[in-house]
Amino acid sequence: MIAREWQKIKDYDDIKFEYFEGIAKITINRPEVYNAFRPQTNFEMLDAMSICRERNDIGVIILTGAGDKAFCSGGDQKVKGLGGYIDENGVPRLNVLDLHKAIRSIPKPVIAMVNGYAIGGGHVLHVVCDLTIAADNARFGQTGPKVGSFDGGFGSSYLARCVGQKKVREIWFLCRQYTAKEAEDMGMVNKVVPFDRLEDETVEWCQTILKRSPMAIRMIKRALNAELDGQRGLMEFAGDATLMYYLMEEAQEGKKAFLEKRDPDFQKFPKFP
Ligand code: S0N
Repeated sequence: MIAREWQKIKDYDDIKFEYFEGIAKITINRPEVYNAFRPQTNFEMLDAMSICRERNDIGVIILTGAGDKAFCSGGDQKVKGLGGYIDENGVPRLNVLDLHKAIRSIPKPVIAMVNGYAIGGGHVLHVVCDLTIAADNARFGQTGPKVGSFDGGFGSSYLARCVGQKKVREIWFLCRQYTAKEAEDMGMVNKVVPFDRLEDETVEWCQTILKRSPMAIRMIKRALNAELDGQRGLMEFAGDATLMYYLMEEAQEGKKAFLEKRDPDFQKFPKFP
């Protein structure tokens, strides 16, 4: 693996958050529980995602887990209580769902770099990401009906779009584990590489994406989401159409005319066929 000088962006307890040449890397750093998440982990990832969204020098985000055993093993069963995962104030939370929304919503590609187990809520996490690159030691699967949980959100509907209705029912009903190759064949993993190539391959994908038009990438992510995300997806797609309109002289004319207390002259703008 190429040695890269990842620079720390911000200190957290449960995650590492680093930067390298246009790429942000968020690493769930709880290897003692196979990178299971607790409410604090999700709050920290949400904060990091919000920084990724704001920073103009970040074009693509990698999500991964510390060590070679697990990407993420889902909700931390040790803090699971009535109504969700119990935070430090005793409040039950299901805040990984906010993270799912943030991954869908951020107008930049998010790549799951899967090292080891992507299980339960950890499996949903990679599914929600835009792309998945997996090491050959990766194992994929849902456990919900075995451990008393389920995700009827993106972990079901979007997974079904990736692997088909029959396969998604098998994955959820039987709670089996699948190899990286099986996951690739099913269409829920983009590429499988040897473990020691995982970061190099992922960074190469990021570098290729960074050469592409950020607005085109943004619009295509929005369009692909909109098809599944209903009114919320359309709202985000439409929001970016508005952003593009605001960048046009035609939109500027309306604002200028208002400020100059005159009628706008829209006739000079082309009416495309
Ligand atoms: C990953 C597995 C298969 C690995 O097995 P292996 O190799 O035998 O290792 P273990 O000895 O089992 O594990 C090593 C150490 O890690 C701890 N650990 C592993 N997973 C967890 C976990 N999820 N929580 C807490 N600890 C974990 C082990 O305990 C062990 O430590 P020690 O030695 O100290 O005991 C295997 O570990 C496994 O099957 N893990 C559990 C996977 C699982 O069932 N995860 C939870 C599934 N459910 C969810 O994720 C909830 C979904 C969800 O989040 C959600 C869905 C919809 C809406 C909202 C939500 C929400 O909750 O927010």
